[in-house]
Amino acid sequence: MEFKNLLLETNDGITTLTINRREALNSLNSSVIAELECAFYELDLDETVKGVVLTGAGEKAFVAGADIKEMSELSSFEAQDFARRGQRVMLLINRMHKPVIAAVNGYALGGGLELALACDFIYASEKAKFGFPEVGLGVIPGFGGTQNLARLIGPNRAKELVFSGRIITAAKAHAWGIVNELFSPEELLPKALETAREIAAKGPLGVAYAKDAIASGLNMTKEDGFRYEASLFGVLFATGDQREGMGAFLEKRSAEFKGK
Ligand code: DAK
Repeated sequence: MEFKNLLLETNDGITTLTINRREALNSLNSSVIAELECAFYELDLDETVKGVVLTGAGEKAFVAGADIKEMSELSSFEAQDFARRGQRVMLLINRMHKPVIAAVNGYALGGGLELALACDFIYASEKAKFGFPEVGLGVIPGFGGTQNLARLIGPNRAKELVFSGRIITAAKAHAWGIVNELFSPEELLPKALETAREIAAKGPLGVAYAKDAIASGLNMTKEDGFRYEASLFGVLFATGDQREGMGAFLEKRSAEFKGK
């Protein structure tokens, strides 16, 4: 599919997906959301793609939230459709078997922060800024933000950020555990791609099942999570990747995984 608001570039099995709507700080209108849904659907199916780095065009913003101009004019029916589509994008990222790293290069506000939180983890530029301004607009985060943030950093810090609508620095987001690592603006994308390539060299089924075990386990009791982990562990022993990985170790060579 041809995209109007997204740039996709794939090298060595890693796709850099750039939201490219600079004139509105890459904010999410219904057309960006629809394109993201198509893009993630296709990336999940594409066997040549081993991982995705999601970022924003330009130096100012990752994504400055939902498009307030468009949102302010939505009818109730359109708002419901917008919400459903946005939530589908977040779920696609959560459920896809490939790792998705958010490279936050500037403002990640509202729906933009929710998009970053839906990714597997966040790397950020030292100049990035994070926040949930929704309560100042008379609403609340609606793409899973309250849930993902509270699970990530705990309810008290999540409440402070969401209730105040305050915009925090990258350093604070890092200290609070929203961001895994900070880089200079120039280093951000190369470092995210380096990590994506490092992960892509591992067994893809192992990575996929680990992603599933961690995400699913968060919604289970610890005992059920242990049981689920054990069943996924067992399933991997029916795969070529497990034989290849362990065989390569014993033969003192690099593994060549096929994801089968
Ligand atoms: N929407 C539309 N346009 C935006 C925008 C946004 N979110 N953010 C920036 N822009 C536009 C500005 O209007 C401006 O356009 P022109 O005036 O030049 O035409 C251009 O981008 C440059 O922005 P500024 O001139 O404002 O740049 P500054 O450096 O002065 O300020 C800023 C940067 C990021 C602090 C500021 O632009 C700002 O406060 N932006 C809005 C941040 C924000 O409140 N974001 C929305 C959060 S609410 C839902 C689920 C989720 C959501 C909604 C519903 N459902 C389940 C239904 C999500 C809601 C949100 O994300």
